[in-house]
Amino acid sequence: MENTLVIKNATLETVCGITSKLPENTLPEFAFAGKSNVGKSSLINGLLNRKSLARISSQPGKTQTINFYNINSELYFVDLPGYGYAKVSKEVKEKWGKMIERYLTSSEELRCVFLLIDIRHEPSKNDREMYDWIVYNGFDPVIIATKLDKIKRSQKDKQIKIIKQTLNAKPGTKIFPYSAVTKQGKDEILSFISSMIS
Ligand SMILES: Nc1nc2c(ncn2[C@@H]2O[C@H](COP(=O)(O)OP(=O)(O)O)[C@@H](O)[C@H]2O)c(=O)[nH]1
Ligand SMILES: [Mg+2]
Repeated sequence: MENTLVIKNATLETVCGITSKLPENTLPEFAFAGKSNVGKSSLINGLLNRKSLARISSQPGKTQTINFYNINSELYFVDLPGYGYAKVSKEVKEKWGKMIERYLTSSEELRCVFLLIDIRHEPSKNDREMYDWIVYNGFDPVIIATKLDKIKRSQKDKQIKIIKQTLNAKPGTKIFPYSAVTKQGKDEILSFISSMIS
C-alpha cells in the first residue's frame, strides 16, 4: 500500500493576527488557501479526523488570522484566511493581502500551497489572482476541488477541466477532488502530503 499520513495528534499551536510575528517553525508546512465558504475548515477537520478543530464558520470572512496546526510534531497545516468575502472593507482586504504575502515570502518551511476551489463553479477573479500569486512566490499550487458530493459523477471531469482552464494551470498541475461529506479524496491528499515529507 502507498504511504499515508496517519494523524496521531493535532493541536492548534499558533494563531497569528494581522500584526503578529509569524512563528519560525522548523517542521514542513502545508498551507491551505481559498475563498471563504469554499470548505477549508471542513477539509482540515476531515483530514485530521476532527469535528471542529478548525472552526466551520457561520460568519464567513470573520477570521483574519493565520492558524498553525501542529500534526504529530511532524508537520504543520497552515490555515490561511479566506478571501473574497464581499462585506469586508477595502482596508481589511489590503491587510489580508499583506498578511498572506508576508507568510508566503517569509516561511522557510513551506512545502506546498493547496488552493481550494468549489468544484461546482468556474474559478473567480480572486481565485485566479491567488493562483498566480502562489506561482509568483515560487510554489506549484495544488488544487483541491471541494464539495464533490454536490455534483453528479458524470460532471466531475468537465468541472475539473473548467477549473484548470480558468486558472490557466500549468500542465501537470495536481488536482484532488474532495468531499467533506463522503471523505472522497481524503486518502489521496494524505498520501500526497506524506510523499512530500518523506
Ligand atoms: N455538501 C458539502 N458541503 C460542504 C463541504 N465542505 C464544506 N461544506 C459546507 O460549506 C460551508 C462552508 O464550509 P467551511 O468549511 O466553513 O468553509 P471555509 O469558510 O472555507 O472554512 C459549511 O456550511 C460546510 O458545511 C463538502 O465537501 N460538501
Ligand atoms: Mg474556515
